Amino acid sequence: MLDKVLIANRGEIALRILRACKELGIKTVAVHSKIDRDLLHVRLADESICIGPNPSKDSYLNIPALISAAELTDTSAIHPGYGFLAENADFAEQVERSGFIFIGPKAETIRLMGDKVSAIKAMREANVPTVPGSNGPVPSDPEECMRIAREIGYPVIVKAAAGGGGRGMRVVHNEGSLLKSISVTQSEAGSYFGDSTVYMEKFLTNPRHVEVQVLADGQGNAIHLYDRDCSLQRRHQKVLEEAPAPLLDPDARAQCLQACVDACIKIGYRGAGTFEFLYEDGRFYFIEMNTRVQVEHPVTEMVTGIDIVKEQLRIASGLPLSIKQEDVKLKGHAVEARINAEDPKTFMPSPGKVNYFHAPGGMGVRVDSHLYSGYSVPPTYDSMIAKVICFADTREGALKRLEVALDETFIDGIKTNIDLQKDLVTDTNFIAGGVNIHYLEKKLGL
Ligand code: MV4
Repeated sequence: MLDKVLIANRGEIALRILRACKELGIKTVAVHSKIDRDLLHVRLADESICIGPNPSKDSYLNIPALISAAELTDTSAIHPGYGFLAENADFAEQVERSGFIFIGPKAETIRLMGDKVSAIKAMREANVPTVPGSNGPVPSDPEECMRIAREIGYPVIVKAAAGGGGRGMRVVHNEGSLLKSISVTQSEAGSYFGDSTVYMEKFLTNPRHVEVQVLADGQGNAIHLYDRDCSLQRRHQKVLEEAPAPLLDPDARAQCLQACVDACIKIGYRGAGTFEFLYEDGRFYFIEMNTRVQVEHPVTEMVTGIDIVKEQLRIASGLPLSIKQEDVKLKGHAVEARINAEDPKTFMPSPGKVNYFHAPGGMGVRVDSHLYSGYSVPPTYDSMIAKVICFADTREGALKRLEVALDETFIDGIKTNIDLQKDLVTDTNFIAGGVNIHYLEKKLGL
């Protein structure tokens, strides 16, 4: 097992990683920006180092500072968490070149999946179902572009190869606006990502966002941990997630899960990963793969009993997967509400001092949060301050439990989205199950 892990992140996920390390007897190094010295995981870690000033680019994104901290503390491995450098192939490469283990896939796998054109190509070749599209970058010849779009059928969506998570994409409804949309998306992609490559897909109008969690050891073994539904989102920020994804076509689902496992083995995947799909009319369409642990991983942990972060640490230490697919048993249902420090009307971040925090509890209630009474939420980073996750035998039971848990949650001093979450878990359409990616924004009147 690894001897010492440096946690290259902050907030609730840093605490989540710290807990997994402690359970496995791994020593921990917390790194933090100046303003983050009072973070809970910094206090609980064996060692801590200030890596720079508050702006992320000077601290949590500062690769030389992180590697120096690893050297100074004689760390064996670095866990990137999510966000920040988690999917930065250059970081993974520099970590490994400096003699540390990167807790995640090989740098080349991160690079493969970071480029959506190569990711989709790899998945198509591995028989994972993809969206009908250009199957590669759009060509420079305008006639060719029009031919491809006509073949796909309008509406189409033009996406930046270096994009993902909703950045750099444009829907095109007819041929008249195709070429203009392609060139605008290309130049945006060039300035945002330094890569102007774009590709085209059929635009699915009312899909759900369903994703598949996988674990692979890079030694020829891979398993899936079933699926999650993350359709409730606002401006590409997920708000509430659940596992398993409700009301899927059983045959399409079984096929899709197996295809994900086969693809992991085919590409030599290592670590935890997530295949993102759009799901519409009983069919799955691969859009992207995330090569990190995700915010919503706890719902999968609750319904499988598998500790995903501990598995990441075991895989990174070179152990083969200890769980066989037939030992992964889905049990019950889990729902996660993301609690953000934000204004409930404007959705603007609402940082400040938390005078008092009372977390909910009881059977089947899990709270992943770095919050404590007296903690000040800094204005500098993501506004997510807690995840309330509820588990029960049934979906109805889990939603009811989450309703009770949210009622019990008390955060004094800052504005939060708790009322929105209460509204969601009592929403009759959501309770019925299977709402699509547009549901929340429509409900909010956006
Ligand atoms: C799409 C799509 C419809 N058709 N691709 C947005 C984020 C990025 N991961 C991909 N996204 C989408 N890709 C095709 N071919 C609709 C979206 C989309 C979306 C996807 C998942 C969750 C929320 C979303 C909100 C708006 C658009």
